[in-house]
Amino acid sequence: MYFGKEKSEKVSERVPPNQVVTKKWPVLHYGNVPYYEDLNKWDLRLFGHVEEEVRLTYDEIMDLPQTELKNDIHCVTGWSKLDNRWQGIATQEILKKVNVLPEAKYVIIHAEEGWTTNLPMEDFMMDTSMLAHSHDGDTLTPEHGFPLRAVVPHLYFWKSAKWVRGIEFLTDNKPGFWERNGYHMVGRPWKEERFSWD
Ligand SMILES: Nc1nc2c(c(=O)[nH]1)N[C@H]1C(S)=C(S)[C@@H](COP(=O)(O)O)O[C@H]1N2
Ligand SMILES: [Mo]
Repeated sequence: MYFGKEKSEKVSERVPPNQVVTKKWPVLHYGNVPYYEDLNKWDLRLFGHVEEEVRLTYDEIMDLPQTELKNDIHCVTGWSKLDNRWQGIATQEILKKVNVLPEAKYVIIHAEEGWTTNLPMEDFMMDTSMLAHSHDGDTLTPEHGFPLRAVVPHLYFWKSAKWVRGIEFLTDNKPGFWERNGYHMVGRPWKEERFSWD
């Protein structure tokens, strides 16, 4: 007899290999948490292989079409957190604000303090990828990425940069912070792409 939900909704089938589900939401990053006093000084720079560089203010970002996405997140250190609801802007909406040249195939997300992460353009552009300002209906706390963080749930969560300040478009792949330290250039949890030698 089968008492569970639909087979595809069984928790065990939502958790990639060698991950453990956590109910709490850990805070994990390298470096310092930025605290913003004045969001008028904040902007998001879209640059690199583009026709013309663009800077979006916080208000311009918040005026873009809003979306809510539900997903599971998987940190490479082994925890997964299921059923997150994020509110924010689809990366596809952000991309409408800039003319990216067709040769651009990779993205580097730039965060505060020079922290970076790289990913293929097609992963950044997926319709499940977003820039979030809220989680489960609450504005992100400084620790979790206020005012804006990337959420790219189909890749290990280190690609989901907190405190995003820029998106750089590249023709050639270039490693970000953890990637320079041996982490994977793509990082798909279901393939366990943790390190560059995996
Ligand atoms: N700017 C920045 N973003 C970052 C990191 C970081 O060190 N700096 N760490 C990443 C890692 S390894 C993880 S698991 C998630 C953790 O997000 P959380 O603290 O909201 O759980 O943020 C990612 N984004
Ligand atoms: Mo992580």
